[in-house]
Amino acid sequence: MDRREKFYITTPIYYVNAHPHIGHTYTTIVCDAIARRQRMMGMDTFFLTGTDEHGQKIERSANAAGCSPQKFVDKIAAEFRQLWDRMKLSYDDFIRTTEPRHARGVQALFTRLQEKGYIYKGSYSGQYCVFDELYVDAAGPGAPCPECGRPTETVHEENYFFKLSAMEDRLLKLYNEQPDFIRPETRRNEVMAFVRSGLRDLSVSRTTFKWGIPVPGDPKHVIYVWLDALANYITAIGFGSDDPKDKKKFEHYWPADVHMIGKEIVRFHCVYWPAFLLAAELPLPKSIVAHGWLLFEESKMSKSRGNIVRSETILDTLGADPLRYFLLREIVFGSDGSFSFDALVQRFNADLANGLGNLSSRTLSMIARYFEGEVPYPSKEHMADDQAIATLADDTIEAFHAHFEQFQFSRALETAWALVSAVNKYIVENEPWTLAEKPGQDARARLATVLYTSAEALRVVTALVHPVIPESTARIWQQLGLGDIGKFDLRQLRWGQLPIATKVGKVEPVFPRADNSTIQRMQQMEQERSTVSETKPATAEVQAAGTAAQAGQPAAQAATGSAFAAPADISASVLAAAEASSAQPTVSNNKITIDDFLKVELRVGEVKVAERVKGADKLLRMEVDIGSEVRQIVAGIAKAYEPEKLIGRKVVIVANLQPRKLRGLESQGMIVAASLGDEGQPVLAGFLEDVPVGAKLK
Ligand code: ME8
Repeated sequence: MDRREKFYITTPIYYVNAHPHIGHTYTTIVCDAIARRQRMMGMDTFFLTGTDEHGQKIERSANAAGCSPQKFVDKIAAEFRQLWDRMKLSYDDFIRTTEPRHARGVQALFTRLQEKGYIYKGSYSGQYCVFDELYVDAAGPGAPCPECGRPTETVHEENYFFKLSAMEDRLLKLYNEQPDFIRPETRRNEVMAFVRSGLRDLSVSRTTFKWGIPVPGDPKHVIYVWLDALANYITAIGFGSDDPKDKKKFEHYWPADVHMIGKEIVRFHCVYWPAFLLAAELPLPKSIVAHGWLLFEESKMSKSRGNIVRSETILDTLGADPLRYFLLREIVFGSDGSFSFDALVQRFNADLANGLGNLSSRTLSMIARYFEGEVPYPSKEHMADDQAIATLADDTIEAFHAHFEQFQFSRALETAWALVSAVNKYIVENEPWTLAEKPGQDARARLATVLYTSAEALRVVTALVHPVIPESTARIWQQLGLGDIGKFDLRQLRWGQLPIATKVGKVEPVFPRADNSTIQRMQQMEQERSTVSETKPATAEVQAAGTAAQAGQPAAQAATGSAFAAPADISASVLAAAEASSAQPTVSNNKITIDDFLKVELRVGEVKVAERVKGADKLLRMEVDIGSEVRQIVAGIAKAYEPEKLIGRKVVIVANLQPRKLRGLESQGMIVAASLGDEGQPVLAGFLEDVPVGAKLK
């Protein structure tokens, strides 16, 4: 085993009921940048990521998709892994909770908790949110989940319980004694308030579905998916294995130094996880660090809101480094931050193409042109501005490290780019191109100093930001003639180490400028992707059902009442179906309560504008007056209705659906229609009597 100091960092393991999007990429990139920097600082680093594949949500998703859970999870887990590989993320292991090594470890943990007296059998009667896989205590039937707002389901089950209530004092002591256990401070305060308000014992097994890890000795029960999932952090490094090599590995890497998570899963990580570990008498992670959400079009990017951006679109156009840079520079770590293609391209051009790219290409090409490609001797006589750059560079090294250590990536990068700007300004002010034209030794010596100073500053910045933009900095390092940046020891970085007479490599642009056409291309790629899935009737149907279900309507009824209908096409609709099914409210004997129905706001609307959507032969865009406002509604009824004939027609609108995008157009509600025959031909709902616009249906 490595004798160096170790550093162990983890991402959450991602659910496989949705394709990866840049929200998942964000967390994984942050961890990758931290892991790369730790390796450059000489640490024996272990970076873990993976997928969370059990639980009722996944089982339902697989059922909805008409395939076995295993086949279903294999497909999506592979997508995550392929994406991380394509982005060259430097993870050391990718754990899947369906692997035998994980099941073995989870069962070992469960047995240990039993042996220590923290597990007992009881029965749970209450609410459960399948989407968040969360028990919602002290709530009535159909109550919304406090996390996601979806209706909870009533569960009556015999369960194993974990004595969470016994852990209150020990948890509070932990938060008090280790202030860095939960970061940032705001999350720590929330968690402390939650624990102080009292903890109830936690059900840690389920009997009403099968897709999970059986409780040892009682296989009727499967282990609660969060106990299963959280344990990945130890099973991946050997917990539960009898192999001495695994045991050693576990002893070496555990406890984790950082569990990086999004803020919505703080409770599971900061309350349940340490409680399980304390009860099992295992060491606790050193720090749980929660970041904010990536927003797109002003709400949290997530599949269920239909507002995701795929990483692939950015990889296909700009590449991985610009995305990495943008996410770490633009988002103040810990807070929510918005993603937009415009902002991405703007940052790319300003900081990468014009900033670092320009510094690199002009410095290196002038060394090539004026000094036959060899880093020149700086003159002994420094001018004040040369010294200022040297001092700034040393200060930048210190500040960059300090900010990075505190997870202030944006400030760290801001500091590095202040040096880039200062050096670019220094070059402009010293006009090396004019010095090169001037005769005499003095001008030549000055030229050498200016280019040495610029190249050395370039080296410093390149080394510092390598963990953030690894591919492009590796190329700049090569062009500087310094070989493999992966071998550089970042702890040694100081001003003045660039060896004189280093032969620079072939100078090539690293960040070619992007323009408006890049933005358009990215937007088009995302629209095409959403059209592929969303104009396919099967997908549209289940997605409509999904959003309706969120509003309290059963998915099945919402789907048949929607304008979208068609038989399931597994490959296209797998995930949409998954989403819809995981959001189903309580339905016993196919009946819903009046309260469920009343959650759906149905209103009479009048179509004011109707037109075809370019490039989508099934879609119409309408503007519908619903009394209080005019809504834009996009519906798949173009094959059945001529747009002109709809104008002035009274229709029924589901008015309280989450808006969603179809072909880049926001649909602010759904139009109600019968769905006829195998083709699902839509027939709009209407009235024989005249009804006022805005009237409510109930
Ligand atoms: O919660 N902004 O999995 P998950 C920022 N399986 N980060 C985002 C994001 C967004 N819009 N969307 C997703 C689970 N993420 C559980 C975890 S761990 C033992 C089990 C990132 O697929 C962020 O890290 O819902 C968030 O916490 C995680 O993906 C949730 O992934």
